[in-house]
Amino acid sequence: MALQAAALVPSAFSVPKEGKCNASFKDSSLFGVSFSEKAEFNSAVLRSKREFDLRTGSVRAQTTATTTPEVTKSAQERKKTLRKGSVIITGASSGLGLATAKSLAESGKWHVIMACRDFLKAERAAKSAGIPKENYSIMHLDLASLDSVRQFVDNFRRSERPLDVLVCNAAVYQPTAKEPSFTAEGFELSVGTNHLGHFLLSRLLLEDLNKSDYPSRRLIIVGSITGNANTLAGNVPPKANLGDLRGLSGGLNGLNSSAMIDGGEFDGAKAYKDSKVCNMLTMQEFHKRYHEDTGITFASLYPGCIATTGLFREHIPLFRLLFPPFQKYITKGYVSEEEAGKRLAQVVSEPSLTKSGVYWSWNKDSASFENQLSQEASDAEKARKVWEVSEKLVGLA
Ligand code: NDP
Ligand code: PMR
Repeated sequence: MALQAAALVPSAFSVPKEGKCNASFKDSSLFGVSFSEKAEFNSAVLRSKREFDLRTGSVRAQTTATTTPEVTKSAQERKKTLRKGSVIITGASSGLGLATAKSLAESGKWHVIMACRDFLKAERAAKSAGIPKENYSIMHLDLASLDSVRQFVDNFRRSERPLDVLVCNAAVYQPTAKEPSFTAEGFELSVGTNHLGHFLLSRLLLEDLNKSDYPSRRLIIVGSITGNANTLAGNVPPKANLGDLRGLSGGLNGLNSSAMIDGGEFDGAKAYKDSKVCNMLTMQEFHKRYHEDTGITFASLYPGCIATTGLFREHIPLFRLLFPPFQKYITKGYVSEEEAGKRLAQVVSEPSLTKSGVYWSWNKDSASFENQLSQEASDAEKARKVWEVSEKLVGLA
């Protein structure tokens, strides 16, 4: 199996096929290697008329088998490319989401709907990033509340903008939390926000994407290397592992079920990585269920290690100080927010990146390539189960 790390990891590290790692990680530890506890790191390291069945969520393609004359076809295509694309980006108030919004808005070809939980923060961020004001709008979305997700979808529909691309980008990471915290519906916060909130949002907005007449419609869910155990980074403890989904099936409420997907003890870093595995599995299940009938592109990506973003806001100060140079000079996996934003913008708009069911990464020359997901993150049966359990949890089944 091709290892992600082969392209992204510096020559200083050699990655064994089965990354073997045994290190303890407490909140007092740095880079997964604890100072206070013994750590052993054993890894040198058809598009015509379509009907959408809302109840089952299935799309029925009603395509008449007629061939459109070439001339008419290209005239239609030309017409389609005239208008600006309309893209929703969740969590566009900082980091990757903001940089992507800026890159797309500055191209003049996109109107970006910044879907953010803190309206004022998003407005300030957009202004200070210099995003042209005619090319963005802000709409309230709190992914940690399913009511808010539904309200956002209603508000968006009322705006009467088309939806051409949806980017599920927002995330929370709680590496130092000793106890779980919960979403409005009582799901553990990281999986509740990063996965379940996005799951409901994307399921509801699929209908809107399907109505769009834009030449290339896409649903992008941001993944990560740290959820992929076929990489060095994915082998830094605690490793992602969804187990048999017993915690997820129990509702992740920490009361009558575990707050962790696999039913284990709460671990904030693992919960984040598990949520990223769910993101990557969800993208594949969308592809399997809807790509052929709708023509929508479903994709995920690892944009590189953007070590300076707000994602690490809850980490200990020493980590925040040393993580960027560690990634820059040691792993060489570092990318700036600007570069990462350009990468995600490519997945939104590049005509060459229309392939569906793909997990994109970039090599050291910043060229995109189709990467391989770990065994768990590409497990079709698990993808189906995560989908089915998630639709029950968010009230779609
Ligand atoms: P940031 O913390 O900078 O951005 C996360 C965004 O998510 C913020 O805008 C935040 O809003 C928003 N958000 C958090 N909770 C909610 C919520 N309940 N409702 C709505 N929005 C919410 O982190 P990054 O830019 O680094 O992360 C963006 C994506 O990139 C994530 O999916 C992450 O997993 C992924 N990623 C990041 C990597 C990195 O190295 N940084 C590497 C690989 C993937 P607010 O501003 O209000 O806090
Ligand atoms: Mg990791 C090539 C090696 C590589 C890469 C690309 C990353 C990316 N990391 C690598 C290696 C290592 N990291 C090694 C060898 C260690 C142990 C010393 C290490 C540790 C480490 C920690 C403690 N790395 C981390 C953390 C975090 O808290 C970050 C995390 O897991 O957030 C969930 C993180 C990350 N390393 C990355 C990336 C991209 C992250 C962060 C973000 C993410 O997946 O979203």
